[in-house]
Amino acid sequence: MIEKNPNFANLSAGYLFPEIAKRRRAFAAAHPEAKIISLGIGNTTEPLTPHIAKALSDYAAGLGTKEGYTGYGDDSAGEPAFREKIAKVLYKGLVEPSEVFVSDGAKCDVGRIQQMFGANVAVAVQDPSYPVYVDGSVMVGAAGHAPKTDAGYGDVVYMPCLPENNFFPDLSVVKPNSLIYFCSPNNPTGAVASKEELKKLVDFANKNDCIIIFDAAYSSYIRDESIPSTIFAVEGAKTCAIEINSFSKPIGFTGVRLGWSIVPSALKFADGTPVQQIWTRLTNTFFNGASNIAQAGGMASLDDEGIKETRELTDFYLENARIIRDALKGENFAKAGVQIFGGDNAPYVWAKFPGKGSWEVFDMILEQCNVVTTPGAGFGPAGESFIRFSSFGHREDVIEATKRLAGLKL
Ligand code: PGU
Repeated sequence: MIEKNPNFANLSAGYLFPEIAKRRRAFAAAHPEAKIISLGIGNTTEPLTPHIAKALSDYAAGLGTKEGYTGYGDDSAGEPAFREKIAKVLYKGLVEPSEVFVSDGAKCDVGRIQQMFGANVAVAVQDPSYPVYVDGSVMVGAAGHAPKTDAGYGDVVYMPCLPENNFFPDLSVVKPNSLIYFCSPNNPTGAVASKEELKKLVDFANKNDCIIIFDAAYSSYIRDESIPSTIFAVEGAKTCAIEINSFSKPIGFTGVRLGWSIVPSALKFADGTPVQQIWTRLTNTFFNGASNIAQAGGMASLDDEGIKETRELTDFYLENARIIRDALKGENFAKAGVQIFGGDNAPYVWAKFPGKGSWEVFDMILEQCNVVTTPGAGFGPAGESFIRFSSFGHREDVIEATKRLAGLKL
């Protein structure tokens, strides 16, 4: 038989979220009476908003007519009018339409982007971080060939982001010529990087020939106007950054699937080849463009009515986050010294349970409250002792979950 790609032997057992779902199923099987509520995976729960839903259904109906039918797009990078609208509305002209590449989601683009750099690139990630950055790097062999240890994976450099450093890492640990994954608003900590911090990151990358993969999937949750919603608001970013983004969290397209990446024309590989040229070659080969129906929905989300609906929907989830934060200020949590972070410019609340392990707290909350959360250790070693609470949920479920949390014995 054929040997498997040896990189897969370096992965941790399973992808985090199916692992959590497995534990939830085991608990449900043992306690069939339990009414389990999930504040675990960041999966949107509220219906599509009317204006955007109508755009999807109108486009789908059009596909059933001779005049309205379309097949493959002319360009895998997306409909020209949509690329233009993203550049104009979301970036206020900071990027050119030709730098916008529409995708089927940010997660899919993370996987494709790693292919451009291959196995020989050094990788640095915020610790904790969205597990796809590390798992994806391990799969292409970029993490080196050293297996996982308690301190992390092989050659991947972990940059701890903790309350002690205000969740902004010490960049001096990053080797020159590294790919730096950076997410703001951050999953899982809910922290946002200030303009000064992002400038520090950009200056470091330019000076050390690094490329930043900036994941801005939660930018629509920023309410503090001093926080940049894109890395391209920072001078110098065009020569050192790719931004990935998504319609999943702003407009509930987690199932519809739509995202985009910004690959600046000024970004170059060591031999002078434009990254955009390789990206175009790669996506034209492996990607036939995002769903045309989804693109019609995305387009509608960027007109006045769509922008209003996006704001209302993200406000709804931010209010859930506020309710969760309030619950975590309860007496039982205060007595245990629980510290609360995030949730004001991001849909995640990040809580530290001093002296306790993340999986231990995860099990306590599941067993006593029948609430599913995400253990911080699943996002990296620096996530140990933390729990992530997702604010994606129906309001009544979030309220019920917080009532149960008030009775949690720590
Ligand atoms: N980037 C970040 C930082 C994310 O947290 C997520 C989803 C994505 C990208 C995915 O975006 P798409 O455009 O929908 O592909 N994170 C969720 C869901 C878990 C998962 O496996 O993607 C979470 O709970 O962390």
